Amino acid sequence: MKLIGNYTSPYVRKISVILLEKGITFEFVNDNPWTAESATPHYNPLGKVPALVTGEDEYWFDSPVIAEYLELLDIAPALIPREPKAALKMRQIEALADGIMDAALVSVREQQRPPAQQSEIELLRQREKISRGMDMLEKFAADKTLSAEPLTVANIAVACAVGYINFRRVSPGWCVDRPHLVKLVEALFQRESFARTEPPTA
Ligand SMILES: N[C@@H](CCC(=O)N[C@@H](CS)C(=O)NCC(=O)O)C(=O)O
Repeated sequence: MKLIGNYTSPYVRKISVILLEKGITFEFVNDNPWTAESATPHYNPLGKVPALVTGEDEYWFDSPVIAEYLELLDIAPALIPREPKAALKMRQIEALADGIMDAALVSVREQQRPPAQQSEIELLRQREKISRGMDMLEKFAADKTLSAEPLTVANIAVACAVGYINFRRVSPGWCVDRPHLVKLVEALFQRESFARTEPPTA
């Protein structure tokens, strides 16, 4: 099994954590999807990482689909509850965390443009999405809809989203009024799978 990805991508980190937690051996193929010579479009016509290669002509994308594929292998620990509505709730929280990653990524890309071409309105819209998304995560962490144990696709995605926000310093004050979310991600960051997938500092 090959994981096509990039160490700075939170979506790739999500899949790497799942593979490590399940003890699935995989080859990591480092590829930068933003370059003209990227190999990613060969595996995903959208040119986005992660992509998972599982056979001669079998490629999987995007990260929620890959997570679901890995679940189908039936390797412990199960990261999606068996009960359908509980499973749907976890997928919804995963989608929320993925959406926070999307907004953070758009902000980072916007800020990489020459200052005169950057849109303050766009940056504000993305910041509001992140802020509202994190408020909802804080609520879920406070009422225990979301907890650090057991491990699920939801809490893994949430910790990857927060890890990316910290790494890119997108929303530096996010932790001030969100104590339950802070506690949740701190517990997850203690895991070996998260320590081994930290984004590079340089
Ligand atoms: N919804 C996708 C998002 C993946 C994504 O946006 N990946 C970024 C890297 S962080 C990417 O490859 N972007 C390249 C591009 O948009 O051309 C998923 O969950 O896998």
